Amino acid sequence: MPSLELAQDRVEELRREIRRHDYQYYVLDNPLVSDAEYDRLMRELVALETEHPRLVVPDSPTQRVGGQPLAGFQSVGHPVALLSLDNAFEAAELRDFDRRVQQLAGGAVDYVVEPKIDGLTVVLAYENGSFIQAATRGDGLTGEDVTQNVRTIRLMPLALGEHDSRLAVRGEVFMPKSAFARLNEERDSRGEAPFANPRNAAAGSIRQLDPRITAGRTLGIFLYQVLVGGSREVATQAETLAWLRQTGFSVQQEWRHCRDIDEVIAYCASWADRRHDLAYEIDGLVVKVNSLELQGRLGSTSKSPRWAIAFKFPAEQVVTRIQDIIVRVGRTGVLTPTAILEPVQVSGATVSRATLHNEDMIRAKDIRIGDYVLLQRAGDVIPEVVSVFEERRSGSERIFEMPKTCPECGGKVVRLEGEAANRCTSITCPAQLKEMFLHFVSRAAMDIEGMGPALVNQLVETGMVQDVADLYGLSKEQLTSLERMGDKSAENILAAIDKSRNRGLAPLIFALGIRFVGTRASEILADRYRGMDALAAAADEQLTQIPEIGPKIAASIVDYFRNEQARQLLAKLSRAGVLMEQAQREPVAAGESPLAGKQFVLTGTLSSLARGEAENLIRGLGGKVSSSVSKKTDYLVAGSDPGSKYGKAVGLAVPILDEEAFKRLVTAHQE
Ligand code: 1X8
Repeated sequence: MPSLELAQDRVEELRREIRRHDYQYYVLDNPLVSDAEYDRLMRELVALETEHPRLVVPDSPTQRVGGQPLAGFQSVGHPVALLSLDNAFEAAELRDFDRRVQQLAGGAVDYVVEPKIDGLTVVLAYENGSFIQAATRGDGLTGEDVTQNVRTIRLMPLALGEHDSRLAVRGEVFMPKSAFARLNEERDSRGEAPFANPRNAAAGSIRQLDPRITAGRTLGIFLYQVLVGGSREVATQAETLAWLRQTGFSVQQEWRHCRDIDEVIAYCASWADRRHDLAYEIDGLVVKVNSLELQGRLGSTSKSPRWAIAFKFPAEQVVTRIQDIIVRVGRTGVLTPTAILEPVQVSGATVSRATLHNEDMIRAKDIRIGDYVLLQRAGDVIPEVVSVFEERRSGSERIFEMPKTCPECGGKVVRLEGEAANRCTSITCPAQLKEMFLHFVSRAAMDIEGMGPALVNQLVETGMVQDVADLYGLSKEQLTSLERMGDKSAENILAAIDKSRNRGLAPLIFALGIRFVGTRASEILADRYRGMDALAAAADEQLTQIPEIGPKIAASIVDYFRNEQARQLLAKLSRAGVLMEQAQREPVAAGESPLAGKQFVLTGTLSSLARGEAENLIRGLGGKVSSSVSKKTDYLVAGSDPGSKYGKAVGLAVPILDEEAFKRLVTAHQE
């Protein structure tokens, strides 16, 4: 075993190497070593740090996901106010801006123009070259401490080449378009609502209390301004960008130094077609006075700097024609009219469909089959019909009628009072059945691996399954009789189906697809009722007593269990051996559970379980509960309104778990 000093030398060498490779790979996009070589360095570093925990420092490359879930975000005051920019939508407004600047400057002015990233603003603070804090913009004066999460972004330098005693820089965190598309596909397959656009996805990822979730998302960051510290030699924005890059920060490739406003306008215009070629969304360009000294003299109004302006792209709209309106049937039987369009390019994508939402919207906009329409990509993501060109009608357009029977199964379609949606009422509708299946097998539900849309289609169309309970009766012979299904795949699928029998009550409740009952409500209900029978018997008034269960959810649950078909399905699932109870918590032998021997302290109020229940859970898993925080405390579990124990835990760097994180810890260890 190497001595501590030897290990320390090697650890520092490894960190330098890894940081250099991170910079080459992430910032310069020019890797010097293979992934395997990089992994080898990282593994060696992890091994040494594990052997010598005293050598671990917060800015080590191994510490990107070192943090524990937080109970909430702390407020952070910014070193200088973060102002927002004035907008210009046309060239004339850019000329007005230039005129004002020249007047105050007393002469000609040059500019730097940079793409305006559609992400969220952050401020990064470094001390003696080490990353210490990241904060969101908030209201411009005070933001939230998101250090743990920003640390997980691979492009973030945790240690800098240059060692200013204090450095604060401003930049933008964003989600690349490809990562956004992937994330939404995953969310969709889990039955979770998709993010509306990459900006929301980035913001949602940064505002996670559990940094492990952020670490699982692909985020980028670009820096563009030094707020505190920096080099005395830097006199312009162009030099600032070069300095940031050389110091180790990720900086946009695309920007231009423009000698006058004409060049600025030409450069802005050149982006109208190119903006979609970038790997990330931009919503305009930022025009800045190049000289930092002049920036200082121009100063700001209370709202925005006088030395910069945002040139915003207009929302992209195109004209196309509606060839047809088809109706799609979702899992809950809702019929959604969808316009089939003559394919057009808009916002960098070919669009051939647009959702028309429901019957009322079609009536309100008087959209007819054959109409020429104005199409817009709102937030650059979801195509939307804005309006109809009535003057271009030839008379051959057809008015859309919502079908009275389901286009998939012929079942009766009804529109319930107070609802905009039309629904297919048949419970044997194959379209609904397929959607229901995909939901049932999705990761957050029964998590049956290998059950994709192609297999589900085959199972439904061959009639091998008529409801989800039939899955549990499938044989290997049945599966291998399907197209493209070998022995091995069939065995894997049967094993995955079998495993799902013990998935537990909460995922099963979610899997049933009861309207308005998502993963969170399912967990709450499982914890409260502990068995499907008890839940099925629950009355409306009782359900609404449960925190977070509102009248809408309660009514939907009661409705679901009143349905005879649902009751039969549950009986069938039960006969098939699907676990209908909350898994029993067996006391765990000491040493087996990762909670074994760990000391917990509880503070504040937990919303979903009583203090005593939480204590029993911990003890049941071999942990200990103590009443005061000390150096020996392994975890503080903090509910709402935590007391002085919270501050003490922060002072002693004791990991703090909020209620969610605590529940995750104990459920993970029960399996
Ligand atoms: C906002 C942004 C700026 C830049 C890029 N993206 C943004 N979202 C940039 O300067 N490159 S500046 C800015 C602001 O000052 N509000």
